[in-house]
Amino acid sequence: MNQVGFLPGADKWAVVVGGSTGNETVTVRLLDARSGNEVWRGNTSAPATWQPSQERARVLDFSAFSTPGQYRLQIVGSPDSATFRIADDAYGALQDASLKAYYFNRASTALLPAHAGAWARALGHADTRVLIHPSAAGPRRNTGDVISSPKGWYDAGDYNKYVVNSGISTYTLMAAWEHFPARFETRSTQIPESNNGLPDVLDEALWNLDWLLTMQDPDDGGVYHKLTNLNFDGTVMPDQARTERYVVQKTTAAALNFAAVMAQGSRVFARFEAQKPGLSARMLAAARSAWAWARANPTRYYNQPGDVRTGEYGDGYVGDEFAWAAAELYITTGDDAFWNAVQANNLTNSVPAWPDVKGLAWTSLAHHRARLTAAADRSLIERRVRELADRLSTQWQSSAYRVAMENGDFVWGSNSLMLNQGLMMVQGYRLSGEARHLAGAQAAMDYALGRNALGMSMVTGFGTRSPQRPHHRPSAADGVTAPVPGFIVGGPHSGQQDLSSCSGGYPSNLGPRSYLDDYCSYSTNEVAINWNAPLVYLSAALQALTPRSRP
Ligand code: G3I
Ligand code: 9MR
Repeated sequence: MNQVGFLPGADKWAVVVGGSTGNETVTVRLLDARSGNEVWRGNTSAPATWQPSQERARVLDFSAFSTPGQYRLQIVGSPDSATFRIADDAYGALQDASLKAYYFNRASTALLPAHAGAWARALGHADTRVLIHPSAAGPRRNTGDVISSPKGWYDAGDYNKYVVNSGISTYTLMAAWEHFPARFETRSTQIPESNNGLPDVLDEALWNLDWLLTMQDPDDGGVYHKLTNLNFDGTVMPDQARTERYVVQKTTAAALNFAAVMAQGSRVFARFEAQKPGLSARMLAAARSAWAWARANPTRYYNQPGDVRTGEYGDGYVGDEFAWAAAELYITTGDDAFWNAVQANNLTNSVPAWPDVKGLAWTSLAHHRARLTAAADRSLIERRVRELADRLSTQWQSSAYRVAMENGDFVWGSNSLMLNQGLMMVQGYRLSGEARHLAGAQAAMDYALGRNALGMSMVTGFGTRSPQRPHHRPSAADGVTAPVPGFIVGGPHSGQQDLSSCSGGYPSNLGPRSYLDDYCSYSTNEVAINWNAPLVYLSAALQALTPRSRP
């Protein structure tokens, strides 16, 4: 059961697992949480097996009930469900907290109690003295030269900063702003910049964009792949992690991620010329020079140097990155040459993830379709968005759990794959108005918040049962019992790559149940900037798009 709740007009589903092995349906009572009075009752479907978890599931659709309040579900012979809300602002706090998580992961700054509360901490990783790694030397910078590269977000539970992964993350935050500005215009997440005339979501994006700008080599336009230690830090607070840091290797993927978000940032910040004079133009120039570098160096794939052992974010195919950067440059500049570059590889659509970004290209093109030049093929753009949303909706509607997730989807970071399925169904809904696409996005949110095979919310600080021991160095080292709030963990995944550090082992080898709420489990219980971004996006989208009441 989604342990947080629903907007009144939303689709509302619950899953009942286990129970009788017969084929009968089950009666479920909806109770007012305070009085215990029954306010509605209904029957589940007959059971069906959900292949990924091997559970027999009966589903209950109680969408028809839409009165605001606090409720729980009851079945004879079972403990009641968690208490959840039906409310107009069901995801307001979640939107704010999932965005605030980025503030909590900022490098190069102290977090003050006024903004960070119990999770205040000292400055770590100033990154004003970063070395050029041998792999990053040239044309003018030499091995061992010092550059300044402050700000940005820590990638995840580790303290390194990776351009590729910060690309999709920053994009998704700015897309949430571009698509649903009213959801951000007046909200405050109590960050240091909250009163500077920019919406907090853009202040947060800018914390990373400012860092990204320092990752471009001014001598050739190339972009370093990452800023990192040679080895992962120990489990200590940022100010205690003081090993030497390096920029490593320029790559095509880094240059294209950089070009894409700088082109997007250029149009987003154009509206804020008064607050940030010159920023929009500077971003566009940076995007163009990174693009030119990538065109001249189209196959510089990341190749981890022997002395570097941190995250790789390696990707041996960058056709999708070329298309995405071209799409953002095309939208921002209106230059038809970029439209031709979008189409260069007969681009299909897919659920976005850090190594596969073609879905971001279609998402941006669809959103801006009214302002594209005549060169653009609008019907192709619509078709690409709709065919993916149709496929995902068919998946959730035919699933025994009523979610789009299938066997192969329980990868490292499965929760973000699921949220990005929701994000792509939102794009389908925005184009077609088909209610099933919005319901599919709601199902993804439900899964993240507890309607899953673990029976727990996957977001720290939200829901009755949520991760307590994420693989997040500050959460583990800060001496505060509660983890830093607002982070979605990676989620169940049968790879168990950390088995040697998780002595107790995993409870199951099945994808949806292979999860440990333990610091040891970086394959299932880490947090990451690319995983949180679709949570921010979906929270805002569901708030903005859910009809106020049921027809
Ligand atoms: O590329 C293959 C693909 O060809 C194959 O079909 C597929 C089948 O599983 O696997 C693909 O490779 C996967 C790769 O991600 C790309 O999706 C690997 O199996 C998988 O292990 C790998 O996981 C990545 C993990 O790092 C290990 O490299 C995660 O996506 C990525 O989110 C995670 O990122 C780490 C950073 O390195 C360091 N910072 C923390 C962050 C989060 O855990
Ligand atoms: O903390 C690291 C995490 O961010 C990565 O996702 C993960 C996989 O690359 O590695 C973690 O670091 C572990 C390292 O790989 C092996 N020794 C234990 C580290 C966790 O404390």
